[in-house]
Amino acid sequence: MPNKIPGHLHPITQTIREIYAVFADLGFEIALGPELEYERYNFDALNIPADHPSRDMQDTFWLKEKPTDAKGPHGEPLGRRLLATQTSAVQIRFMETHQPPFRTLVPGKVFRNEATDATHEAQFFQLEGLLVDRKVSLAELKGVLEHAFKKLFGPQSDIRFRPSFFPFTEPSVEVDVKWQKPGEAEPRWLEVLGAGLVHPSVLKAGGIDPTEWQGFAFAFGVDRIVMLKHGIDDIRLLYNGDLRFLNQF
Ligand code: YSA
Repeated sequence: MPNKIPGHLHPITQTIREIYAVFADLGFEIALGPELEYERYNFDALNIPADHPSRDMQDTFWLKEKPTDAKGPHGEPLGRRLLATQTSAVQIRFMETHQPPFRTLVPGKVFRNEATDATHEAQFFQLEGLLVDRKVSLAELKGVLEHAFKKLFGPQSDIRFRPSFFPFTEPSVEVDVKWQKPGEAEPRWLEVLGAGLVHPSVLKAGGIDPTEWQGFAFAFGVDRIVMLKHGIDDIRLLYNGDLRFLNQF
């Protein structure tokens, strides 16, 4: 029997497009980066030097190869290659090739060498936003994110901002959304996004004068947004290719 069910976009792609529509209205334009990334963009230029404990925040798949002697546009050594652990790597690539002010949105598949469970995969999607302008505040970042979450989850969406730490932002925050996990009596918080004001050292590494320009940046964990939107209780369902699951979207 031929399969009569028409093809459709994967729920992750649908959600990336939905988030993009929210930010397109705010003037953000799409940029892309590679999945195979250099140490400089993924770590060093983001204020995460080699041997710094903050590298442990993201367990990394390194390529087994001799160090490359590849150089950036201004002769900076790009270092070893790895599977990108975060879309934040594209921040520096974008800054190196664009003059501020700008607003960009970067969808990407990222990889971490970690055990999987219901909310963690070793491969997942992020959607990064970066805005650089002359005067940028944490209040503005909060306003933009609140607007986005209202658009995505409706006006009654239950979210909270928590102080956090990323080496490439100061101050840093994380956003949680109230999650009623199917089968559980009480709702719990699910972390869905990291964000902050771009650290001056990061602007400098991207060739932007931090005395003139400021920025905010954020990254949605797209898979978790999909889970919340559709009441999915296990992230691994998004990747096992089961058509009985996928054909519901
Ligand atoms: C922070 C500041 C910025 O200026 C810009 C971006 C960021 C985010 C930072 N680059 C980062 O990757 N933070 S994170 O490790 O906490 O991941 C961001 C989001 O990705 C998390 O909130 C979560 O929703 C999702 N995530 C993280 N590990 C995951 C995962 N989703 C599925 N599986 C995993 N293993």
